[in-house]
Formats: sequence, structure tokens, C-alpha cells
Amino acid sequence: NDRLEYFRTLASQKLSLERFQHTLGVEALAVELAPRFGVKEGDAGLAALTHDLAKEYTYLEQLKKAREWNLILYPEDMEIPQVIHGRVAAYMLQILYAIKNEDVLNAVANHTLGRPGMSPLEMLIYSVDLTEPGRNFPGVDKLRQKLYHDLKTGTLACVEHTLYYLKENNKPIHPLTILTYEDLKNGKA
Ligand code: DGI
Ligand code: FE
Ligand code: FE
Ligand code: FE
Repeated sequence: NDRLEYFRTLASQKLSLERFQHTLGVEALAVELAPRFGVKEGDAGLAALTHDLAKEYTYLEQLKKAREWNLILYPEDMEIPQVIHGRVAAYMLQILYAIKNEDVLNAVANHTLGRPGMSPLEMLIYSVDLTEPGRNFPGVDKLRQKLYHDLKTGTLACVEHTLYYLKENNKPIHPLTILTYEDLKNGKA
């Protein structure tokens, strides 16, 4: 697919080698899991390859773009600037790269914090971002196992892991992380 090849090359140019390799890991796992969860492989690959495209701008540049483009949704967005690069990337993909698929744009925009009512593609990108083959923190295998088994349970486990990690390190928790957790928890059978 030419389009995927284009965005793979773009990612290799815009990202550090380490982050490019992370991006390829997200692509590989997302495309592998997509058919299990009724997600189109092309959508999974496109969202995966583009999800961190804005990550290497400085926080100052990201905040400037986010303010200019009305992407600031919570005061915490400005206090925890590492969480807005997904929304900045999604906006750039729409405006500069003519990507029109709303589900792909949402998956990119929400890959860091999630949101209530995520689509299968959004859950896939959120959880694969944390569990791609290059990640190797304690407990990642358990998360992968859950994800292989069930998308929603796996995504909930990923949000729980993120909350645990943030609390353990005394980091502020973004309100969307809590809303995502509660949504997945309540939606569970
Ligand atoms: O861009 P990646 O490194 O692949 O991963 P990401 O986009 O999921 O996360 C970017 C950073 O945002 C990561 O260091 C974890 C952090 N983060 C995610 N949710 C929250 C958060 N940081 C705080 N303080 N609070 C959150 O709720
Ligand atoms: Fe990211
Ligand atoms: Fe993530
Ligand atoms: Fe990422």
C-alpha cells in the first residue's frame, strides 16, 4: 500500500530512530491484532504509523499549535503537556495530510488518554501503544496476553497499569484518564 509506505517514510524522517522503531512496533502489533477485533488492517496501520508524528516538537511548539487550533480541552492539558501530542498530530493529519477517516483521526488524537466510548480502533491503538514488542516493563506480558484475548479487557488493563504507574510516581492524573477508566470498568460484563 503506497499510502502506508508514504507515512512510514514520513515517520522515519520526523522521528528519532528510537521513536521510529516504537512506531514500527505499534504498526506490527496493531495490524496483527486488527482482524481479531473487526478492525480494518489499513486503518490500524495508518493510525499506528502516524500516532506519534507530533511527539518530537518541543512542548512549547505543541502548546502553541494546540492553542492556535483550539485543541486545549482541559486546564490539565497545559499542565501535563506530554498528553497533547496525539491531538496535535490528528489535526495535522486532517489539515496537512488530507486524512479524512474520522476513526483514524480519533485513534491518533486519543492514543495517550483515551476517552469514554472509544471505538475498537481507538482501543487498539491506545493499548498497542503500551504493549508493542519494543516495550519491556514489568507486567507487559500480562497486558499483551489480556489484549490478545479481549480488546476491552485488555484496554482496561492498560488504563489500570497507567493509573498505577502514575500514582506510584506521584504524577498528576489527567481527568480523561479517569473518565476512560470508569467508562471501560462500567462497560465490562
Ligand atoms: O507517546 P508515547 O511515549 O508512545 O506514549 P503515550 O502517548 O501513551 O504517552 C505519553 C506520555 O504521557 C507518557 O509519558 C505517559 C503520559 N501520560 C499518559 N496519561 C497521563 C500521563 N501523564 C500524566 N501525568 N497523567 C496522565 O493522566
Ligand atoms: Fe504518544
Ligand atoms: Fe499510550
Ligand atoms: Fe506511541
